[in-house]
Formats: sequence, structure tokens, C-alpha cells
Amino acid sequence: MSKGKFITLEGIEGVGKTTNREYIRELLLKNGKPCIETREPGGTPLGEALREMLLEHKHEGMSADAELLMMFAARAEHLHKVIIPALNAGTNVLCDRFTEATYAYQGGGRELGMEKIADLENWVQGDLRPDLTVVLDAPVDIGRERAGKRSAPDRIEKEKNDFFDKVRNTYLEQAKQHPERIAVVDASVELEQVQQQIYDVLLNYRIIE
Ligand code: Z5A
Repeated sequence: MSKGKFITLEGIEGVGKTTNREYIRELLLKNGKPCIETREPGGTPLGEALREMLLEHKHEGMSADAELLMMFAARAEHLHKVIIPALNAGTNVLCDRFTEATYAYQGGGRELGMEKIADLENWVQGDLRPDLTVVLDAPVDIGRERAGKRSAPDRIEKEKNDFFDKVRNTYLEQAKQHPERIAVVDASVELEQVQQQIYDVLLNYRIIE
């Protein structure tokens, strides 16, 4: 049996990951390729508990190293319990954020650098990388304005714009380094135009026919 495809969605807050996850799920379904949907941090009971600890204001001032390790602890559980079994069973996995978020937020935003993250990535994931990562890209003020309309900011969302500029730039830099598996979509435009770009990306990366 052939393995399922692993597709991840990335970008700063409010760029439309949740909105477009639904669109990708429908496209996959129309192509006869149903998927499971999941998210990070989260996706398992332990991962969701870690997510709560990571995002609630109670842990204001958490050290950047603790934040990084908790992201990977949640990821290890998610990989072992959900992602790897699904891919091995031939099921596609559509995941809202994955390791590119760690490069962007902890590597870029928190300035921990890329090396520690690459070491953890190799340890926790072995050679598993997403088949396709769609980075939804928009200027920080557009993303924040869209997200702000929806809910109060959590511990990470409370960071200042220069933090999110570093996050955004790291996503773009990572996409330049790995064009074979990371595609950037301009998410600043009307939803219909964003979805046209996503459709083209899924075709180009042979996720759909
Ligand atoms: N994090 C980390 O630091 N390190 C890691 O390794 C991982 C995560 C995995 C949780 O993220 C936090 O964890 C996140 C990074 C950190 N913190 N931050 N920032 P999350 O994914 O759960 O939450 P989020 O980033 O805050 O996502 P979000 O706010 O839910 O945004 P979104 O899903 O990208 O956007 P949306 O809900 O689909 O859209 C927002 C609104 O805009 C909504 O009203 C839409 O209708 C509207 N929208 C969407 N597209 C458009 C267009 N094109 N035009 C106009 N309006 C639009």
C-alpha cells in the first residue's frame, strides 16, 4: 500500500490557515483522497494539554528553551500516536502547523537559531518531512487585524509586531531553502484568489490531479 501524503499549513496568525484547511480537505475529497485533519501544538490528549500550557497567560515569561522543548514533546506524541500510523495506513494527513512553525516562531521569533531545531527535528522525526507545506503569507498587520476580530490574543499572540516580522521572514527564508516541499501563497488578497493559488500549488506538487 502506498503511503498517505503529509500536508501542512503555516503562516502567522490570522492568515487563513483554518479557513483554507477546510478548502484543501474538500479538494482532497473531490480527488478521492480523504484525509484526517489535525493541528499543532495538539492533536492528542497530551498534545492538547501541552498546547493549553503553552498558550495560556499563566505561564507568561516561560523560557524560550522550555517553549521549544514542549513544542517537540507535543510533536513526538502526535507523530507516534496519530501522524505516522495514518500515513502508514495510506491515509492523507492535513495538519495546521508543524515543524516549520518551530523554525519560524522559536528559531526566528525567539531567536533560538536553526541548529537546535534541526537537531530536534532529526531526533524526533527521523527523515519524515511533510510532502507539502503551504505557507500562507501576508503582512503582519493584515494577519493581526483578521485574527483580532475573532478572539482575544493568547500568550504568543500577545508578542509585538517585530516578533511576527521575524516569524514571517523565517517562513519565507525556509521556503527559499526548500522549494521542493514548501510553497508560498499570497494570503493578503481576496479569499477566492488565495484559494486559486492553493489549487495551483496542490496541482504543481502532485497532491491532486
Ligand atoms: N506555535 C509555535 O510557536 N511553535 C510551533 O512549533 C507551533 C505553534 C506548532 C497556536 O497556533 C500558536 O502556537 C501560534 C504559533 C505557536 N501562535 N501564534 N501566533 P494556532 O495555529 O492555533 O493559532 P493562530 O496562528 O493564532 O491561527 P489563527 O489565529 O487561528 O489564524 P488562522 O487559522 O491562520 O486564520 P483563520 O481563522 O482561518 O482566519 C482569520 C480570520 O480572517 C477569519 O475571520 C477568516 O474568515 C478571515 N480570512 C481568512 N482569509 C481571508 C482573506 N483572504 N481575506 C479576508 N479575510 C480572510
